[in-house]
Amino acid sequence: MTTPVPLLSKSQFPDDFVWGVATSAFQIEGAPLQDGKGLSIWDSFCRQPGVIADNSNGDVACEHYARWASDLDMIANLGVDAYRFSIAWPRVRPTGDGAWNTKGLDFYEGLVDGLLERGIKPYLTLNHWDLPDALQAKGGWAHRDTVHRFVEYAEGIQARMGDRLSSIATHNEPWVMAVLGHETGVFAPGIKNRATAAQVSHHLLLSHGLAVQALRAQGSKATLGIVLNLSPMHPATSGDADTTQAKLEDGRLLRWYMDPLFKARYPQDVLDHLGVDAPKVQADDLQNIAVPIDFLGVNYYSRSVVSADQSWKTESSGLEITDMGWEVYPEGLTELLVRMHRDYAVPPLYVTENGGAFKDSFENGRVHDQGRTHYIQRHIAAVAEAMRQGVRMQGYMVWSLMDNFEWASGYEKRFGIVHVDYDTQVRTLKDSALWYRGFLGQTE
Ligand code: IFM
Repeated sequence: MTTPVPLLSKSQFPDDFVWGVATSAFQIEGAPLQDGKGLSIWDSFCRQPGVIADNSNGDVACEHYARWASDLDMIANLGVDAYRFSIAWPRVRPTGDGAWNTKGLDFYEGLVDGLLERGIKPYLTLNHWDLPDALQAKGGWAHRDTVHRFVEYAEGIQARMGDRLSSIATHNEPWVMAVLGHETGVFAPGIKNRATAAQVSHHLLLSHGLAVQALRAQGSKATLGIVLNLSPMHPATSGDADTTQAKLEDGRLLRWYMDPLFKARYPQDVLDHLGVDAPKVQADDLQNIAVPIDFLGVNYYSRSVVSADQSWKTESSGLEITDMGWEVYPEGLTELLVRMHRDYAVPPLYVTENGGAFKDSFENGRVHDQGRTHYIQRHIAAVAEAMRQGVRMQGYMVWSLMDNFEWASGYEKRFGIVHVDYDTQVRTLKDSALWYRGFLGQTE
C-alpha cells in the first residue's frame, strides 16, 4: 500500500520562506591537493582499508572544484532561493593554524559571487566535518586549542567574503562528528573512546558560541546559527526499559545539544550516564555556548526506534524504507519541530537537510525517482503542518543537490535530485528535481 502524497503549493508558505538545495565541500569538490589545499581528516580516513563501503574516497567526487560554474547554472535553473554549501577548511588554511591559501579563498569568493550573480542566496556552513589533518595531528577537536583555531577560521572567512553571505552556520551535525567520529569510530577520524567523544562535543559547542560572538564583533550581517541532526526517539515498546532507554537516547542526541545552546546547561541524566566520561567544562563555557543565534538548522531523515537491548536504530521492518535502511516517517518531522518550539526558546528554524537515498535507474535519459519525489513532498507537507501548529519556520533545503560521496557508504548511496554519472561527470535532473523546479514555479 502506498501512502497518499499530499497536494502541495508553494503559496501555502510565506513569501520570504527560503527554498534551497544543499551540499558539502568534501562530498562534491574533489581536487584534494589542488592549488595549495591541505588534506583533511576525511582524506586520510578514506585511505584506511575497509572503512569506506566501496573503498572509494573524495579525490574526484563530482569534480565540483572544476565544474562549479556550470553547477551554479544548474542550481539557478532549479529556481531555488538559496544554496547551502560548505567551505573545506584545509582549502583556505591548509594546516588550520598556519598561512592562509589565497587560491582557496579565491575559489569560495568566486562561488559566492557566482551565486549572487545568479540571484541565489549563499548559505555557508563553516564546518561540515573536514578538519585539517594537521590539526588532528595536534589532537583535533579533542584538544581545546582547536576551538580557537576554528574561531580564527571563521574570522578569516568573514573578513574575506562575509559581507556577501546570507547565512553562516558554524557546524553541521556536531553529534555525528563527536559520536560517529570519536565514539563508534565509523567516521573520520576513526577514534573509539566515549570520553573523547564527549569532550569533542563540548569543544564543538564552545567553538560555535565563540565564533558567533567573533563574527558579530566583526559586524557580520549574515544570520548566524548551527545545524543539528535530530530525530524523535520512540520506544520500541511501552515497557519501562525501552521507555527509559529512549529518554536517555533523546538526551544524548537532542538535549545534549539543545540544552547548552538554549539553556546554558548540559542535561543531568546524560551527565550521570557519562559519569567520569563527562566533558571538562571551564567557567563561562556554557554562557559562551548559549549566545543568542539567528536561526537553528535541523537535518531530518527519519525517526529512531529504541529498545533497551539494542540501543537505537533508524532501520525498520516496516514497508517504507530508503536505500540507507532508514524508515520513511514524515510525521516525525512535524513532531520534532513542534517539540523544539514547545521545549526551547528557539529562533526561526530551517530544515537544512532532508531527502532520501533511493536506487535510481536510467530510462531513455530520464531518472524516474518516484520514491524520492514522494519522500520530499511528504516532508514538505510535514513542515507545513508544523507551521500550522505555530512553529516559526524560515526555510527548507533538499539534501542533496546532486549524488555525491556519502561518507562511509561511498558512492553506492545516491541522495541527489540530480543524477551524477561518475564515469563522465554528466549531470541529469531526476524527476524529483523536475518536480521541485515545478513546485518552485520555474517553467524552463
Ligand atoms: O550526506 C549526509 C550529510 O553530509 C550530512 N547529513 C546526512 C546526509 C545523509 O547521510
